[in-house]
Amino acid sequence: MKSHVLKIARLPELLNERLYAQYEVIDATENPADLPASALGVRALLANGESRVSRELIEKLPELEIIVVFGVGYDGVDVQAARERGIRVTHTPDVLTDDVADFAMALLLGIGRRTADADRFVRTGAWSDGPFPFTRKVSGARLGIIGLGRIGKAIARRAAGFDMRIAYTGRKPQDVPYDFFASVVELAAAVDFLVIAVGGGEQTLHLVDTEVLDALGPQGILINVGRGSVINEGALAAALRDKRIYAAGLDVFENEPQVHPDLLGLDNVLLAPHMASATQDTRQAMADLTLSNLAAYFAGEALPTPIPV
Ligand code: NAP
Ligand code: 8YV
Repeated sequence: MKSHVLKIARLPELLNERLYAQYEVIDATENPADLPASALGVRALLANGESRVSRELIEKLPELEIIVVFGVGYDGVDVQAARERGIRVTHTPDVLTDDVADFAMALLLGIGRRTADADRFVRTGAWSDGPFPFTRKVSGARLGIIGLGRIGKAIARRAAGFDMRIAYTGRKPQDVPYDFFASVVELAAAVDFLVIAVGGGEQTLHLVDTEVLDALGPQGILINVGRGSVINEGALAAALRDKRIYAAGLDVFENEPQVHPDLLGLDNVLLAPHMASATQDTRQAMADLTLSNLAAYFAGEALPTPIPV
C-alpha cells in the first residue's frame, strides 16, 4: 500500500509524476487552510520555498512527523512549532546554488546594462531615432553581498571573474578574502551594487529599508535573489521613483505572485517571477533530493538534508 503525503505547493511536473507514482498524494495546494478529512492522519507534508506551514496548520495534523521542503529556504515553516512536536524538516541546499548565483549575475548585468530596455528599443524601431542611452559599467565595480552563505559565496566567485571588489555583511565575519561590514547601512554606503542573498523570516524582515536605500545612493543598484520580505517594497518603490537609488533587479517579492503596483510602472527596475533556481537540471536535482528525503523518512533511514539544528 502506498504511504500518504499531503501536498500544499505547486510543484513541477517532473516531481509530480514520480510523487504520484510512489505515494497516495492528498493535494491541498488550492486551499491548505481547509484540509479534507483524508489529510488529518498524514505523517508527511510536502511544501516548497514559498509555502506557509504555520503553527495552525501543524496543529491540525496530529500525526505529522516530517515536513519536506522543495527549496532551500524554509522561512515559511514555523520551525519552532515543528520542533515542539518533534517534527523533522528537510530542504534542498547546494543543488540550486549555482543557478541562483548565475541568475543574480543575470539580474545585475541585465539592469546595469539595461538589456530588457535595449531589446524593446530595437523591437520598437526607436533605434532609427538615435542611439541607446549609456549604461552602467559592471566590471571593476564595488559589490556588496548581504548573506555570504552558499549562494552569496557563489555570487562572490562569479563577481571576482568580473574584477569586482567584494564586500559583505552577516551576523559575524568569516574567513574569506572580502571586506566585512558590521551593518547593512555601512555596506550599502560602500558599494555600487548591493545583492541580497539572505533568507527570509523575522530576523531579516525589512533589513533593506529607507535608511539602507539612501546609503546606497543615487548611483546604487539593488539586486534581490533572497526573499522579498528582506526589502521594504514600498520604501524601494519610492526610492526608485524619486531616483534616490539608480535601479533594482528583483527575483523575489513580499507578496508573491503580487508585485507592489508602484514597482510595475517604473522603468528602472528589472522584474523576474521567482525563477532563479528554475532550470531543468536544477529542478530535476531538487526533485531527486525531495524524493530522497521522503523515501528515507518512510524507510526509517537518516534524512539526506535535514535543516540545520
Ligand atoms: P545559507 O547558506 O544558509 O546562507 C545564508 C547566509 O545568510 C548565511 O551565510 C548567514 O550568515 C547569512 N545571514 C543569516 N542571517 C543574517 C542576517 N540577519 N543578516 C545578514 N546575513 C545573515 O543559505 P543559501 O543556500 O545561500 O540560501 C540563501 C537564501 O536564498 C535562502 O534562504 C532562500 O531564501 C534564498 N533562495 C532564493 C532562491 C530564488 O529562487 N530566488 C533560490 C534559492 C534560495 P551568518 O550566519 O554568518 O549571518
Ligand atoms: C524555489 C527557492 O523557487 O529554494 C528556495 O528557497 O526560493 C526556490 O528555489 C522554490 O522553493 C520552489 O518553489
